[in-house]
Amino acid sequence: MDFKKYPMAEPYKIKMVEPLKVTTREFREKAMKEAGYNTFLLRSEDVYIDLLTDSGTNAMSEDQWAGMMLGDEAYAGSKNYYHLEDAMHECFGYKHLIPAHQGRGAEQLVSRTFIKPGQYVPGNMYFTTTREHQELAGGIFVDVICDEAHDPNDESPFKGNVDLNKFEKLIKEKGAQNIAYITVGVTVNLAGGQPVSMENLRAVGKMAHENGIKVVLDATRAMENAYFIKKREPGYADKSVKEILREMCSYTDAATCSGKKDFHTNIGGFAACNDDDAATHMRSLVVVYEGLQTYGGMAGRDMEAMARGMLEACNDDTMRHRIAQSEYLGNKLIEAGIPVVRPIGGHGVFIDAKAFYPNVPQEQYVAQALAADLYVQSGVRSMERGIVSAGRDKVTGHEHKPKLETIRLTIPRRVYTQSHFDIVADGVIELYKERNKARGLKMVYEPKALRFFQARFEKL
Ligand code: PLI
Repeated sequence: MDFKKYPMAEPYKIKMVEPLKVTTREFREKAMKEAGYNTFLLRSEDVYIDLLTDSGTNAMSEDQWAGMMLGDEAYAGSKNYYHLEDAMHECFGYKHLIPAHQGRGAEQLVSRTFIKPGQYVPGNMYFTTTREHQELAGGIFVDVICDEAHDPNDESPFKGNVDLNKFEKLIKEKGAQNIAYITVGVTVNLAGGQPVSMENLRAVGKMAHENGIKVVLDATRAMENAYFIKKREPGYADKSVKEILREMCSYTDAATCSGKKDFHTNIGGFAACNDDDAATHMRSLVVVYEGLQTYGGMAGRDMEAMARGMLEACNDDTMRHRIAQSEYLGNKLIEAGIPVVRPIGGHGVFIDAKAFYPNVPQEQYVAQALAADLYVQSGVRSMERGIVSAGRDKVTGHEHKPKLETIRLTIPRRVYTQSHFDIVADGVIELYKERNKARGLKMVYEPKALRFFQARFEKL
């Protein structure tokens, strides 16, 4: 079989299905209004195609489900923890594993271990929960991603790269001792699922280590990043995803990871590191905030599913299919002239809301309005990734105004088929035809932390 001809061919067949509800436009108008024009507040059973997130929404394999039956639910020393530790060693290669209930649990452990109040924490674009935990630990986030990442039309293959000049300037200006660590997200979620090159990771590691600064990998979608390196970076075409991933991790000192993405599991996460003292410190925190150091908030069965899912994700075919689905949807939209972030990223397609609705200003939450309209139009749920997600500056209270104002059509792994993507594309294209009718929103309820999850809006 030549998969070059059929990149999206499924490397699996379907054994169990979940029915979907088709609703009317009137029904969806009412549901969206009741949900305060926030797609997070919709009931999932009222959604036809759910592209809110790829987090915990993936289809597990028969091997993972079989593993769920082998959960060792002992409070301490569960055998599933040791399986997870073995899988982490095999795929990522860090010395110590600290399990957590999900990615943000791990972020808390790492932030509280490595950040002293007042220290700077550079990163290749922010992620919502990551920055929140860094700030809660007293850190000051500084964006050091390359400029290309902020331009939706720039076609560079590695738009997740750290700008080494920005990183160097920060070190010179603030002093290395005032930098807690640098976070490198692979892929970069809010830039559109854009990857980081091996060359860049190597150079970041060198610059950081020469200055005594640690590198923390956000490994949440690291297998996807490894696949992009295989496809796009000279010298890696013949290496496996697993080999590439191990090399990526070798330039870093620690990692946080949400197990709910690449590993196809519904819950779970971990922190990992090579330093013995840091591991001891994280283990002293995990027992307070997550659970014992051999379960970290996960059931034994969830650890087993995650261990098995991790090994499955380190598979070139799994990743070929995964990335091909995002590209299929993205290319359909590009062909129809829809403004999307390019190149198409790993975990979904990001629509440039400012270009889609040029009449609605960013201050009227244009991407939030677009996500709400898309649901009403076609029953497809997407997520705002713009000014609402960016929140407010903790010191000035002003809203962050990100250059990228997008909605994300996120693709759960192994869940939807080609015809679902055709429907999504048609829905977006139909809505684009009506773009002159678009209206903005005003926020009527704003939570203090991570406001995008629970904020409520009204139509202007
Ligand atoms: O949702 P968590 O707590 O398991 O993971 C937090 C998290 C950390 N890093 C990155 C890059 C993420 O994408 C991430 C979670 N992402 C979500 C929920 C998403 O919808 O993208």
